[in-house]
Amino acid sequence: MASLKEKLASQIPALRQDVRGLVKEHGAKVISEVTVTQAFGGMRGVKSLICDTSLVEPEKGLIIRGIPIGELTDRMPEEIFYLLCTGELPYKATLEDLQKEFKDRSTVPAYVWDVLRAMPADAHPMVMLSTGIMAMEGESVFRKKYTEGIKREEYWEYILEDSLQLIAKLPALAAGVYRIRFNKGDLIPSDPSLDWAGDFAHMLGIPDPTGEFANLMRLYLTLHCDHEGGNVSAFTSHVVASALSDPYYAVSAGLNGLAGPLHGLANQECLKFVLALKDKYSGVPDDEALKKFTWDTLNSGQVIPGYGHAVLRVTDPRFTAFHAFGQRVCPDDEVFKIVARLFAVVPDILKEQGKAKDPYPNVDAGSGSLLYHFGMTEFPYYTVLFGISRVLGFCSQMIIERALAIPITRPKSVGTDWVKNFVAKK
Ligand code: HAX
Repeated sequence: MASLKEKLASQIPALRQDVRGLVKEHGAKVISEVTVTQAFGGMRGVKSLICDTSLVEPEKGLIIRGIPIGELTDRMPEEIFYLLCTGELPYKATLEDLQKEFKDRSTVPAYVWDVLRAMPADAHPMVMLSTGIMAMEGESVFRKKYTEGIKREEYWEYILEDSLQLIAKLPALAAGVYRIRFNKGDLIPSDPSLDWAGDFAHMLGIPDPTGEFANLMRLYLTLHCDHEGGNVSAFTSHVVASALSDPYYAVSAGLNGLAGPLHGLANQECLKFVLALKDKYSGVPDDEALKKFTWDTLNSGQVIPGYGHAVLRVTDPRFTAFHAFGQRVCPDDEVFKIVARLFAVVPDILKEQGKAKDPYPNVDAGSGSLLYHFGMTEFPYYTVLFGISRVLGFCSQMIIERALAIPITRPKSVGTDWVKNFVAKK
């Protein structure tokens, strides 16, 4: 059975030929135009990036290599990484081989713990995760090989090696961030018999007599893996990697983008919103109270966290998957019930308000309530979970981009005066 590296090595020549052929034959064809609104509006909808790992369809949600995310909810994150990289789900033996590759590389260097323990007691867990990754930059095989001098065709091999190293260390690193930042006691050693997400759940140290918390981690780390190329974190990671900064730099940069409240931090904001409701009404409010609270939030100029999306125009299938998990595992949990009731009332309110193009819940609307149910109540940590998963996407995109020798990103910018003159001439 071919390893991930052997599989990629067998696919890459044809992929390169495909792309070279496309560019040679159709290089001058126009695939997108840019309006003034788009130039001033975060480039929404401008097709100017290539991403082969996944696609977000406004009416369908995330599709990974042709498979809707809703059909992948029983898969493990390791399988998803293989799928993102190769377009195929791994056979059992290939999966085991990949899991072994991760196990062999999973030890976090001791100096990382010194760095994390030296950080301010109130450092945000995302800062600690990002710093932990940056601290390991000296381990980069890509940087070492690049400095020694390698051919462009070989770049992807060392990007893959760095990616395997980094992904392998994430469970221990992120669990360590949790235990250090929230004073949970000693670090818990890895259990080599467990899968990537199961071992992560184990190292967090959250009591899990039913095994459902580990299942939630598997689901969580699968659902957040990738969201095509233009979202803030993937795009940032892509831009940094295009300068041939190694994966440690590029992944850390992507995570820094994920840490923003309009992106990955929204899951922390969502739970705050739900808990504020629970506090105010001492339990699950009725629909009238929920509507009032939602309107009051909107009228005070704030967004409803967990609702809306830059691309999606339907209920996010990742929200649906979390919702189904909650209904199965904790239907009577008060926090989960509030999330479920909000789902019933918020879309209509956002439609009535008429601003948000997408009035439906996104992935962040429900995940926090499930974590809270299992006793992970430290919501500043939630974006770290998102981040661990999203690294699978950053890395798979990077491996393919280096294999295709995608050059440094450098779009053209123009000034406001340039736009004024341009439209005046038209
Ligand atoms: N509540 C209130 N107003 C909202 C809204 C919401 N949930 N979503 C969008 N709007 C408003 C926007 O603020 C904007 O208002 P202005 O015209 O006054 O500026 C208007 O509706 C149009 O925005 P849009 O085009 O529909 O949305 P954008 O593409 O600009 O932004 C966001 C997409 C996700 C950032 C936005 O919907 C939002 O702020 N949602 C709440 C935060 C959130 O849940 N973020 C997580 C998104 C998922 C993700 O990426 N996770 O990482």
